Amino acid sequence: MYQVPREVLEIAEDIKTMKIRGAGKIARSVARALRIAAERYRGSGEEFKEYMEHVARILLNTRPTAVSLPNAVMFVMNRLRNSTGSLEELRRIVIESANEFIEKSLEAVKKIAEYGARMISDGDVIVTHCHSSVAVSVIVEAHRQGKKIKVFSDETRPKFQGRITSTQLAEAGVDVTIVPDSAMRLIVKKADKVIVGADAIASNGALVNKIGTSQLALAAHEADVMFLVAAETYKFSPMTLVGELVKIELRDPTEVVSKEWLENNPGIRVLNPAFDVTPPEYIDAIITERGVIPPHAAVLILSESFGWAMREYIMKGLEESEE
Ligand code: RUB
Repeated sequence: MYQVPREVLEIAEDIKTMKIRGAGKIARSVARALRIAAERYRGSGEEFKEYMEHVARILLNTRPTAVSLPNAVMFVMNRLRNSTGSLEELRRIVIESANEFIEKSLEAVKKIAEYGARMISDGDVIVTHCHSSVAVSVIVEAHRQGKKIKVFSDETRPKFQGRITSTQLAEAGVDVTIVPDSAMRLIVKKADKVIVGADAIASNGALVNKIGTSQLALAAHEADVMFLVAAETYKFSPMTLVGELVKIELRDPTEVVSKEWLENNPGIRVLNPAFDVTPPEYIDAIITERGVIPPHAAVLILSESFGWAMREYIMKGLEESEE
């Protein structure tokens, strides 16, 4: 079997255990891992592509929901799959593609912060959920522009990502209050806007994000509060164009209750879904680096970004059916 660099395996493990978390960071870390794998490869030219496929599989098997992960792998690996040349040429293609993905991703976050901040008004009360680095960037940018805003961040049990959000906002000087998840319906009634991030956007504009997002969207809908999603276009899921559903990750029960509690209560099962789906009807707009779109325009982003992949997928299917 192939010798995979320790650092690459560590990145995969850190994604699994959520030391590296959040869809954007996961995608950039995966691109970095592919780059490291290519840089450190010491085998033959003939085996390089197969070795890289092996590394890609390791990375793909870490967390199932954030579509940014397979999209980052596809961005790098597709260029490699479609290239021929010496080992050094192929290695360079992987390194350059990975760097390009990381650069584009960081640029996208900056653009979204700029577009999103325009949608925030002076005096706004904003609610957010979990920790989305993009949603935080939008809020921080609006604050930097001198808009006086107040933010409510929920705890986001069981992993408490809301604490990361609150810490980052407080460090940036934003007025932030942390509240229990169960207080959100009460809190959202006092808000002007809700802003959350995305792990995946389906072709019909549905949002897959941290568990509890759909409940918050429902409460915002009821209270007539604007519900915004901040998402780079590499979080849009091409496979939903052909009807595939985004897989919802089920995590370990011990994130919810202790191992000891579980052992003492053998008759009780614990379910720990990490994400949920918010229907497009509850979303007012998705802020992307290409502009602000209504959720139903997600299919246009997908056909622009991944039309080529769909063509390849369909052609492959046709070829196979002819065989
Ligand atoms: C994180 C989460 C975030 C999105 C977007 O879930 O749901 O809202 O990933 O994050 P987890 P970002 O903590 O389980 O990874 O905007 O940083 O890409």
